[in-house]
Amino acid sequence: MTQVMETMQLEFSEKLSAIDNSKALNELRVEYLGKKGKVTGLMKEMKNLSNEERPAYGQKVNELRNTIEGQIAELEAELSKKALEEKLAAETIDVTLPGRTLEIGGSNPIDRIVEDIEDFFIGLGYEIKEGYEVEQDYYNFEALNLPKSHPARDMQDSFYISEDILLRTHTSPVQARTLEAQKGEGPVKIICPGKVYRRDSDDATHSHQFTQIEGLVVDKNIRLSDLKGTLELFAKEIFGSEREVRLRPSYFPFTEPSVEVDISCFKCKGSGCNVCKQTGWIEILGAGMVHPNVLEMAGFDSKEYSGFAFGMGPDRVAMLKYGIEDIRHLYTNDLRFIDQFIPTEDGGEQ
Ligand code: FA5
Repeated sequence: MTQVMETMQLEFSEKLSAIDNSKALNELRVEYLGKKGKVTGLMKEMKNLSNEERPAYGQKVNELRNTIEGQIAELEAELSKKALEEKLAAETIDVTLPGRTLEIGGSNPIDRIVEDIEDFFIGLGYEIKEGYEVEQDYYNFEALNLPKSHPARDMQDSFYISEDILLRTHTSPVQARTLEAQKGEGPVKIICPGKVYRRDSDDATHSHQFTQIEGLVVDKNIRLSDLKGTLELFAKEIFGSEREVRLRPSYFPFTEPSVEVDISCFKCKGSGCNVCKQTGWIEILGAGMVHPNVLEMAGFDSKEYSGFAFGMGPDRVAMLKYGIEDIRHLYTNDLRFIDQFIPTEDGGEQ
C-alpha cells in the first residue's frame, strides 16, 4: 500500500472503532466507498498513472477496499447481533408481574328483578311474551275496555305519535294481542315484561319511562282465589317466605273486580317503618279478573272462559328490595350506583 493508502486505512479504522450504530456505520461506508468516497477517489487517480504503474496501484486500491469492506461487514454483523439481543431483552415477559384484571360490569337492578320474576313464573309454567313499545291506541286502550273519550284514559297520560299510534302506557296491550291471537281458545298463561311510557313528571317514585311486567291467565274456572294464591307464592319467592298478601278493592277498566295488591312489609315485618310508611303493608301491583268485555272483544266466550291479570312495576320492586330511594338512579347510568350491584365471587354484592 502507498503511504496515502496506509494513512487512509488507519484513519478509517480509528473512525470505525468509535461507531456504535448502523446509521453512523452507513455514513462511514458512504464516506469511503460511496461514488464520491475516499477509496473511490483513489481509483479515479489511476488515469493519471502510466501503463506500468497502473496494475500494481489498482491491486493495492482493491486490497484497501476489500479490507475496508470486510471491517464494515464485521461491525455490521456485530451491531445487528447486539440490536437483536437488546430487542429480546426488552421483550422478555416478566412472569412475576401481577396480571391485569378485566373490569366486570354489573347488570342494572331492574334487569335482575325482571329475571328473578321471569324465572319464578316460568317455573309455574308461564310463557314470556313481548309486545310493541310503539303501540296502536286500539290495543293500548280500546281493546282493554277503554273506548276513546273514556274518562279513565286520564289515569295513563301518554306520548302520542299520531292520533292512533302512541308509546304504550302499560304492558296490558300484550294481553289484548295475545287473547286476539288465540281466536277464542284457551288456555293462556303468559307474562310480558317491557318498557312503558307515561307523561308523568319525573320525581323520586315516578319516571316517564319505566318497566312493567304483565301477567295473564285465561282458562275455564279461573277464580280470584287463583290470583291470590299465585301472588302469595310470588311475594314469598321475591320478598321472603314470611310475606303475606292483601287485596284491596280498586278500579281498572279492563278488570272486574279490580284489586290493588299489598305485601306485608319485609323490613319491619308489619309493625310499621319508613319503607311501608308506618302501615305495615307495601303496595306492589294492580290486578283483577279479566273484564268480560275484554274477553269478548278478543273473541272469547266470557261465559265459558274467565281469567286473572296483574301488572306490576319492577322498578318499584327493585327500589323496595335494594333500598333505593330515588327511581331516577335506575335510569341515569351513574357507575357509582350501578357498581354497587356487581356480584362478588361468593354470590353477594360488592
Ligand atoms: C297499570 O298500568 C295496569 N295496566 C296494571 C294492571 C294490569 C291492572 C292487569 C290490572 C290488570 P298502574 O297504572 O297502577 O296499572 O301501574 C302499575 C304499576 O306500574 C304501579 O303499581 C307502579 O309500580 C308502576 N308505575 C306506574 N306509574 C309509574 C311511573 N310513572 N314510574 C314508575 N313506575 C310506575
